[in-house]
Amino acid sequence: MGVMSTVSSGQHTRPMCYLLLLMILQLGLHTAEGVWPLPQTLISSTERFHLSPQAFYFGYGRQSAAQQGCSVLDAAFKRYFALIFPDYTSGRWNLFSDKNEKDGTLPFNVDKQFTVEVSVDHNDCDGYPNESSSERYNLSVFSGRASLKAVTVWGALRGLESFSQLVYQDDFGSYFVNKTDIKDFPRFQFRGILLDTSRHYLPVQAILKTLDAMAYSKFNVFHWHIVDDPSFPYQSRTFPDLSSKGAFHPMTHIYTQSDVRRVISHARMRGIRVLPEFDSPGHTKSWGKGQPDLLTPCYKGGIPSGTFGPINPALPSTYHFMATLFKEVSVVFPDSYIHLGGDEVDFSCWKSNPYVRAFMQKMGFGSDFTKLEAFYMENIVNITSALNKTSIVWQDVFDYHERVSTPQQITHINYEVRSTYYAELSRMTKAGMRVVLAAPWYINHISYGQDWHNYYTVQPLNFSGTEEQKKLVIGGEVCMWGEYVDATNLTPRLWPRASAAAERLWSDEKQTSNVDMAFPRLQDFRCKLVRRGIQAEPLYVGHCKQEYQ
Ligand code: CP6
Repeated sequence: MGVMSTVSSGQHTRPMCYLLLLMILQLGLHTAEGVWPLPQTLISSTERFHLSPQAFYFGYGRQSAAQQGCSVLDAAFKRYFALIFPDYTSGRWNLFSDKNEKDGTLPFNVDKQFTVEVSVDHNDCDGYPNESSSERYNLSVFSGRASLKAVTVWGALRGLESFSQLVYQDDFGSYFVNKTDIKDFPRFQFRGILLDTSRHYLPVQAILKTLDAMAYSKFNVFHWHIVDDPSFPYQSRTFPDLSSKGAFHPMTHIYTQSDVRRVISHARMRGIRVLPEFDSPGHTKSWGKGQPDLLTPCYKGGIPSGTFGPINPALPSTYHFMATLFKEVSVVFPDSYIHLGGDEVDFSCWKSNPYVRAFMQKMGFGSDFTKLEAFYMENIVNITSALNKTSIVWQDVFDYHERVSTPQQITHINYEVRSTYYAELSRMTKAGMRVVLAAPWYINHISYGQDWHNYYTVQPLNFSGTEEQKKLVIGGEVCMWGEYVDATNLTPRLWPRASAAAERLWSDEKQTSNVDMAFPRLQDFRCKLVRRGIQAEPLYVGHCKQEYQ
């Protein structure tokens, strides 16, 4: 009162304006705008339908190629039921319904049925999602019924996610969904998250939880940077010493074959591909512990210094080992892509080694060590092509030697070029390379303030080039490098900031170009993540309607 009375009459309308704005925002949040990332087209009405968990069903359409028994969709129906009705599933529902019955104020016919009818064109229930899987879906919500149509089961999963985000509760805990019509498809085919399980071991549970959260933001590639310098947690069937000697702990800090199968299966059920990275020839210190003679001995004053550098590219045994390892990896990981790394190779150890230098002379490389790295990578690329896999390499490989790069291969644009990535995109697509953009999304970096703006405002196609060049940008990836991240801080560091990148990679750029418009939607989505048990950090000051943590 004291404050109001001191305000001049001209300003009296201000609080009213704020109130209206707030009301509009709140209305907005309770309608179909609550889908993150934003669908390509979405028409919604204020007409709302009550949903009762006792009378809510998922079913297969009569024309659907997949029917009951389809592993992916049967399991998704179970998961999404629990996500749509969290109070019902947690037992909290009894509190609401008891109260309503006692008061005699039950305003809805609880038995009115609602069915989500799912139809897909292809029965791909037993397969894996791949680079050309359609994720398109159409979702229409009517009275008593929703129709979800997709080409593949992977598209149906995206539609179920959108449907689950459309459902909301009123202040009394009743569930509603508004009349809505969505036609949706992703802007980019490759929308990835990189986790680094070498700098810190991430328990399988932490990976599975990340896959859950990825599906909520419609990410579709889990790039598993599984091994690196500090540790080798992958338990190889062919070379068990790699993890028994190279992991942080030989029993507790490893991924067994069955762990890997669990991760791949959990990902598949969510329409997520698992892209393994076995980074070499650099970043391989941990490999040396279990595989003698693999790494290059470094020399000092003409004698071996006792330290080791990158993988030794001068020995035939190296290529035999790599071929055997990749043969295993290509069977264990069903995806058609394998990431070969190739980044940040330190040449000083190769330079110090007289045998490596002699090899350079023999091969006619002179003293150009980029030629040696190119030679090594070319061999590894050939090994993986012989296994019918598409290779992905970090951009260093392209930089060192364009001749290593074949158009079948995909280049990953990394952080070193974060300020110049438009130029890099232009240059690489001009050479006919397909590219995945990672440079602007190194989310392991943190800073004070709303840094999600930086991830949101990236314009992946805003480089100079032809339409053909732009088609070569197959997508992007959020990287969570693990130097300062383990299972204690992974989730809040990833979410909801990675979701900002998810909208950039899924949605239409023109409809999602304004951070102020996105802010309340992302705040709302973050609350949904928290509600679903994902400890996503807050974006800024505020509160969630339902805060159960
Ligand atoms: N590990 C590997 C890393 C990084 C890269 N490769 C990295 C480089 C710079 C930053 C963050 C991570 N930790 N194998 C580069 C692709 Cl800022």
